Amino acid sequence: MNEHDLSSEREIDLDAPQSFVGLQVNPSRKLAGLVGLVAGALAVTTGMVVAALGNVASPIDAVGSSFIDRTPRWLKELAIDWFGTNDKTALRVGIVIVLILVSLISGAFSSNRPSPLISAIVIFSFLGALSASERTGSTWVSIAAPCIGSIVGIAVALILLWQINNQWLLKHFPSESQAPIGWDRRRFIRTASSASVGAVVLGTLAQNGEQQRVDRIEAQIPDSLPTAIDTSDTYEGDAEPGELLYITPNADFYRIDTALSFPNVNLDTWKLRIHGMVENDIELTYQDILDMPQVERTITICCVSNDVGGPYIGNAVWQGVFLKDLLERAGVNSDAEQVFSRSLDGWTSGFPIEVALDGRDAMLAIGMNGEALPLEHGFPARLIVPGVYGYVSATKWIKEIVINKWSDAEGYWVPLGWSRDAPIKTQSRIDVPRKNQELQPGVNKIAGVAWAQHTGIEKVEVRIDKGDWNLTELSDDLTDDAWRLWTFDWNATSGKHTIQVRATDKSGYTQTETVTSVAPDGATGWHTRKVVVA
Ligand SMILES: Nc1nc2c(c(=O)[nH]1)N[C@H]1C(S)=C(S)[C@@H](COP(=O)(O)O)O[C@H]1N2
Ligand SMILES: [Mo]
Repeated sequence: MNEHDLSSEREIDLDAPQSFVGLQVNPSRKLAGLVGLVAGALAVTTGMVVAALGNVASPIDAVGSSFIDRTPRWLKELAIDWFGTNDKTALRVGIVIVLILVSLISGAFSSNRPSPLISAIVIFSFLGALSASERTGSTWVSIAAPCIGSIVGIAVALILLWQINNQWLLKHFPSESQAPIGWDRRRFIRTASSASVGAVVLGTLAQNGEQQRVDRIEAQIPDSLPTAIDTSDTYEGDAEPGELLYITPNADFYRIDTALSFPNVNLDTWKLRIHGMVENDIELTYQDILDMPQVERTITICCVSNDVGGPYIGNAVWQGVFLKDLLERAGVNSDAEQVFSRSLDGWTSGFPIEVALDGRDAMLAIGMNGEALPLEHGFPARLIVPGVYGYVSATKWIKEIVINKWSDAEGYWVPLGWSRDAPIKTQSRIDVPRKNQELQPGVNKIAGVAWAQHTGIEKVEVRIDKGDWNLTELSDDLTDDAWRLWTFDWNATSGKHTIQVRATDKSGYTQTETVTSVAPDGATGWHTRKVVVA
């Protein structure tokens, strides 16, 4: 943009007294846009610092969470498709981009009167406060944070706008002594840069505050758990080709949840409450759970958003207590229908009561692969239910279990278009050869995993270039609740090939070739991988 363009953007308020117009250097919209940006940044970072001081989620995360709460099925699918487990970062970046655009544009329209920018700040802080007010775990600070942010933002906006153009002030408050007419470039730059530095400092402080909050939660995670007295068989297979692992290490375990920031966990006050259609309400402290005889089970959990061949599945050794033992203590009414549970951050899930009582190893887990449950995976405690998808069962950061009827409550994702009943679909995946792995002619190992939790895997077959199906070799049949590894020796010839896999579970069902998307209750189809042999 050259000088000429700039001058054409200048607006002269014809209502204003001529003498002012004469003296005034009319501000460009660009300058006012910059004011919007600085004021907006200060408003947001002030809100973040207040939230951090109050030990609550930042206004941005509150807005983000409220957005997630309204995510329709197609949008969730799209987000996971595009961003995978980076969907949280993508959402935050999206919010920041919107804020930047709104600040810039409303600022640009405020060169002659401050109302567009001020309205934008008021509207967005109101959105922040509204979002905070609907979030579980919010306190009055959550609502005050965006409000205080907006006051600071508006103050800075007025000062800066006045510095670039005091005409509107003079118009509304005419006074001969009104200090300098037109704009003082140096003074503006000084104020604007101090405000920008302020925003950066506040943003950093807020970030540190959030990190300290997470550190304080994690400091409560015990270094070790009591030894389990009832353990499952451990896998003793050889190292598999392509470093395929039977147990997924905690650090590599997929993480899927709606929590933009971890809920506050305070072990001193945390209790798991079991109530609803039961004889006795139960309240368990973390110590109460530690004091119960510990069991360990190897269970594979899977996300409904896992596409055919996708990564949102993991197998871990979970430690804790059986859910059926807890429910037995509580005494479930015979007409109960649903095991509904709620997390510290208000997320909910529900699955049929039969699933909890049919003898399967549904657990209240406090440990994962020999460690106390990591915060990302639900510290202090979560549910792990073999045979149903995570979204209807695997509540992390759990705070209560309510035994009720289907008509009493719906789990989080159900009103958003996902099925109420969500048994795991029998599936298999090719892991080796890895994507883009170079293959030589001759015998190559093909390998992967297959799962049908609580039904069990009977056989896994592969075929090359749509030829005959070949039986693969399976890892030991340790439990029906976890995946099995499969391997196949493939005598490969040079050229391009297509590998396909399908599993048959112990009910006799063989995976359908029909491809369906993950919504509303899990994907179907055969995993297919194209490879090139040198
Ligand atoms: N509190 C809470 N628990 C939750 C969720 C959530 O959003 N919030 N997501 C569920 C879903 S959809 C899945 S697939 C599993 C994933 O567990 P993981 O992150 O430990 O792998 O957690 C479940 N538990
Ligand atoms: Mo999920």
